[in-house]
Amino acid sequence: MTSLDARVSPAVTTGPIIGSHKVYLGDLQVPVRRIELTDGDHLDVYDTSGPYTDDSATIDVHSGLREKRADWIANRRPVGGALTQLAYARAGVLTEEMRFCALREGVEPELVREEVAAGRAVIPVNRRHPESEPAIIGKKFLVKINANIGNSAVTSSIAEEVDKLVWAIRWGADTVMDLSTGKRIHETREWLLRNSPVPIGTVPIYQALEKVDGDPTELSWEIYRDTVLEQCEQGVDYMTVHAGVLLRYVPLTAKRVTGIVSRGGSIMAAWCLAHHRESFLYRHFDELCDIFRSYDVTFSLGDGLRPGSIADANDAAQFAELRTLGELTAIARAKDVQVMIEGPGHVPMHKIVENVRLEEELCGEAPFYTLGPLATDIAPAYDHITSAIGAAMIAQAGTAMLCYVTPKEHLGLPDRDDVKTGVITYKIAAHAADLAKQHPHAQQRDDALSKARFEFRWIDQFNLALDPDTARSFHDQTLPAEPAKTAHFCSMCGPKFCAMKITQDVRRYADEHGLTDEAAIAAGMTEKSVEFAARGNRVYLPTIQP
Ligand code: IRN
Ligand code: FE2
Repeated sequence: MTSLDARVSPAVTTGPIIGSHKVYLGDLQVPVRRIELTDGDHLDVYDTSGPYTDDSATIDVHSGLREKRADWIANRRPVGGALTQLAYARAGVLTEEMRFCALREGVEPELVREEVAAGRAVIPVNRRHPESEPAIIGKKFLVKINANIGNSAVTSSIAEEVDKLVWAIRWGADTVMDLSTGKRIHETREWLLRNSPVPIGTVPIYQALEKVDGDPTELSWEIYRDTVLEQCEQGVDYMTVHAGVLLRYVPLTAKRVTGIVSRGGSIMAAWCLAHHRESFLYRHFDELCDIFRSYDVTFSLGDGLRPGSIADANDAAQFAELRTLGELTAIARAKDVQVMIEGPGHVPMHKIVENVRLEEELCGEAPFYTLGPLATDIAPAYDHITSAIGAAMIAQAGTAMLCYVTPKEHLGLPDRDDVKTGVITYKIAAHAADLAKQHPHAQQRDDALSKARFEFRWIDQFNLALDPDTARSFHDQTLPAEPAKTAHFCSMCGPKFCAMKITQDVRRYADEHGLTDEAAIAAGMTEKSVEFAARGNRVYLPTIQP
């Protein structure tokens, strides 16, 4: 391990999320977050937060996390010359990583192996990132979310980025991409990798561009290749490669409303035009596969020509690139290299499903990984919401991983609060899709929370929430007193108009009077109307907070 710079002192959030603690299951020590309920039950939920939320773990960001996978990796022999999860899956070998993912998802290990072997799922695990806890990305599994972090030339330090990583995984980011473009890119990444229990992704062309002082025309295959090797050595698990931006596609973007909005896409387009040559990424793709293969780095084939506005959705440039990504997928797979495909962007709702259909058809069902998409362009400052609408829809249609969008999208670099908002927003989109796809265990948490809500177990309702802290604080803003935590009402409807309390009264009344629910309602209504009339037919209106 490269030593980490002693001058950097990241302060990261540690300690369990309120109402839960960390438990490890089975011989592979699969982490779950156990939420303890006041009725004596508990619920284990998928957990990405690493040892940071484990009270019994000692965290020292200067020495990095324990190398959980070190033995698994060391004891492995190549099959057909390759050490990738794809090679093993195809050879019928169940790796520890596959078993780990299966336990995490609550599915059969064989399903994991089959999906990886078919290229329908990927497990991004660079052999040089032994600190990672494997996760599987594929349409048959829980929908994953990625959080982008990384400094820019303008703001933020290494310490802030490490803190953002820990913060993002605390709230449920399944992978984190380091999109640093400013100073100390190498060191920032080293800190992130050594302290990350989740797969780390990058876009190597960003660092390559720094090496040529920001002039895309000065880029070359050699500079790019060396950058990729440097990042592979550090342990980056997956990399965005915009190899589908071909010279002949660039004119297709000329009449677009928003042209090329992908950073990587615009860099490659500039290079192709300046040299009037085919992209070096495309020409050297074979060599790139050989490098990825030796580390088991997963391709995330970039959508350099994704639409950046509703007007440009599903246009010729976007789909021409997608076709090329399909061609590249076949080349990578032939070399046992894992592949996922990046997708849009900005797409109105009626054009979303077509994106998944075409991606599956053209790219051999490689896992789709989309950036939203934003379902409308008209709400800067709320683009976590505009994009979560598209994200939920595209995930239901089969997208395997969603790249989050924060409220700062199009406006600035996200801070810590934006990271949390983006992650929680995307957990909602991903989970909504898991429910719609009827993932075997997805509904357990909804049921547990609904039951707690109906039974006025407020503490359980908070603790089962994606964001227990905010749920509790909203409740406490109006009813801070301790007895309110078991009260059969909240300040929304007040004590008299709580529908759930009334339903419970109806049920009790039915029990006591030996009636069906309907008969009880009819009987109860008559009583209530008498009471209501006796109070002068006045409706009680709760005070509404502005
Ligand atoms: C995801 C899907 N489409 C794009 N993304 C993410 O956008 C990608 O994974 C990376 O985090 C970022 C790359 O942006 P550019 O370079 O394409 O703008
Ligand atoms: Fe955009």
